[in-house]
Amino acid sequence: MSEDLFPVKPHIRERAHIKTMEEYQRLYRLSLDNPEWFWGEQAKSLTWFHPWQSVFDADYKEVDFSWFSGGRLNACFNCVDRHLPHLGDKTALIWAQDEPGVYTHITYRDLKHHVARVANVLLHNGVQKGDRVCIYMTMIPELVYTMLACARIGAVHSVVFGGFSAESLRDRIVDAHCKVVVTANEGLRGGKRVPLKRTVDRAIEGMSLVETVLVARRTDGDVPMQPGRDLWLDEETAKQRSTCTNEWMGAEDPLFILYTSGSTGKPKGLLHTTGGYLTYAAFTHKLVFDYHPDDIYFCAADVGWVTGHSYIVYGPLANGATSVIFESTPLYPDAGRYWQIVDDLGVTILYTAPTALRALAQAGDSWIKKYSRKSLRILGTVGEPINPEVWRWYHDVVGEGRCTVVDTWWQTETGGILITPLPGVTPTKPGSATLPFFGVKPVIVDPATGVPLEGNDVSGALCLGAPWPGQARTVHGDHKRFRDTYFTQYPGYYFTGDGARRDEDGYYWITGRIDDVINVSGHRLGTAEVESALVAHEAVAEAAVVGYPHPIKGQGIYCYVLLNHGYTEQGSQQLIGALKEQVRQVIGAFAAPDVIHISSGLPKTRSGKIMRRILRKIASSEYDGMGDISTLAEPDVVSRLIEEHQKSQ
Ligand code: 6R9
Repeated sequence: MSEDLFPVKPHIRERAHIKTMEEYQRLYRLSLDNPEWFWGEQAKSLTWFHPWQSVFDADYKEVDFSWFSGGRLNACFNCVDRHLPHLGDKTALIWAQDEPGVYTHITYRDLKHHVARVANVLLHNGVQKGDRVCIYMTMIPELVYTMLACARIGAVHSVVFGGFSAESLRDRIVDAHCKVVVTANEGLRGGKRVPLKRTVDRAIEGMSLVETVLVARRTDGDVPMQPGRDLWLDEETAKQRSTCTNEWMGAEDPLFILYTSGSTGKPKGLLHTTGGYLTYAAFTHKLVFDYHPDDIYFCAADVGWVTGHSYIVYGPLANGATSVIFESTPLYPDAGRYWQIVDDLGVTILYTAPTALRALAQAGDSWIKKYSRKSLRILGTVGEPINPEVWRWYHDVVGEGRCTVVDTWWQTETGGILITPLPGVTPTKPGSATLPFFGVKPVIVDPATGVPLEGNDVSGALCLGAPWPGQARTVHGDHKRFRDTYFTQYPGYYFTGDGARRDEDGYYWITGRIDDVINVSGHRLGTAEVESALVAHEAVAEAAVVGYPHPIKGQGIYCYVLLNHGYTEQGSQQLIGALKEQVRQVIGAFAAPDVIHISSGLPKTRSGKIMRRILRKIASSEYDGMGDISTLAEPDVVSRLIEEHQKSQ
């Protein structure tokens, strides 16, 4: 349908870095035919202390990729110091505080001083090159200072989203073997206090591994400080000088670890390295958002997720941009919050998630109309498939038809955006992430046969057929898991875990996860993680968790629970409340189940495998087309589950 194709807007094309489809196609071909030349050119936009010897090297058998090896650089130097001669007085960060209308501007020069002081504090506390530092904070400037301080001295940061529970935090601290944790006394989010330090205390109770806890002061809230272990960050930075030498890191030295969920219960710490990651983050940030030096760039994600790493911190700062860090939520104090920030700061590029857009669309257009939004030019989205009607709303209402919507598909593992429109190049279709970025080779594989599907109008498992500099190198401490998870299912390809369709024009439509991962408000959650949290409750014998369509969250969390003998309170509200609380406690509030279905059985094959396909259908109120259920050990269970589900609706 022609009305479904939104042509490139002439005023956007005019100032774009790349202006025509022909130019995109020419460069795209070059990027695949001669990746070494292509990425070598892009890496030159960074400042290197020592040039690389080879652009790319791979041991495909071992799944070991390196980019720019032999080269030396420092990510912090590239994001901060190198801008000082010409951009010292430019604002690097604008901290939009929880309270509306309160902003702090931090110039590149100030950023350098803050970062150097924190780096000196880390050094003073024994942090050495290669050591891991856990950062557990909400969105305050100290979070960015600490990440960059780690990068400066060659320490590896592991940022844990401030919404994770003590137990989740503990697992991540132990897995990455962090000797230092950096946190704040309390966070502030949506007018509420987040007990960060208390959670850290619980996470590391009785643990000798963590030697130092540095505590930023965000509120006036008092917290217990353990002598010999806990230090106030402001008191420590006050003792330090504002200069600190950069470590010359190897291009393949680790930059950070970031945990994400997979199909098994244990989160994986994806490891990203320095040269390739930074090249990719900076280059994608510049082209996908068509970034120019006078832009005010606002990515509303949390730095606890990969989007914040690549597109609040590393990409924008490597490009010398002004990047907004947003402490609050899109609905605090009301649904006008984003647009107030846009008008107050003159935001030109906004990057957010479909879940936020759905909540804002539901609140009504009057919140938007209250603000002019005239500065906006590019509207980005990421995290989950965007419903075409929400895409249209973003384009028509928020952007008044003037702005380009870029639906960007990527993952924690990919380091940066892989499938996306380019503002000056790509006609867009609502709901489609459109075309691959440079160097990216999407392959759609038939999930049954593992055979790549050629041509257009095909759908299947989304794989990637060529390496790119931003990709994660390993799972921290478990390279076998990295290989097994991503490179064995479809030999020769990286398997994304997503399903996708390539339409008649060669455009990609991501259909969502096809593994046991659900996407709740743009947060990845392994169903196995929720299951183990539930089973840890004394009342629960067995649990099976699936996603179902949810109007705001994208997917809701639906838990089928079998109770132990003696817990016969089927449907007891108290027990259901307790089970929801259990998951909050074990994983974090964002993982709280939407539905607990106390059930009398689960559909299992004779070999005991739960048929989740059936559970997904029932949770979504789709009772037809269950497929062949004759292989079930107990075929009756299906009709019982349907009955229970219908009763509860
Ligand atoms: C960046 C990020 C990755 C998963 C990914 C996919 C989903 C992300 C999307 C999208 C459709 C988009 N996803 N962007 N699905 N369209 N534009 O979100 O990383 O937290 O690792 O999640 O999110 O399912 O596999 P991460």
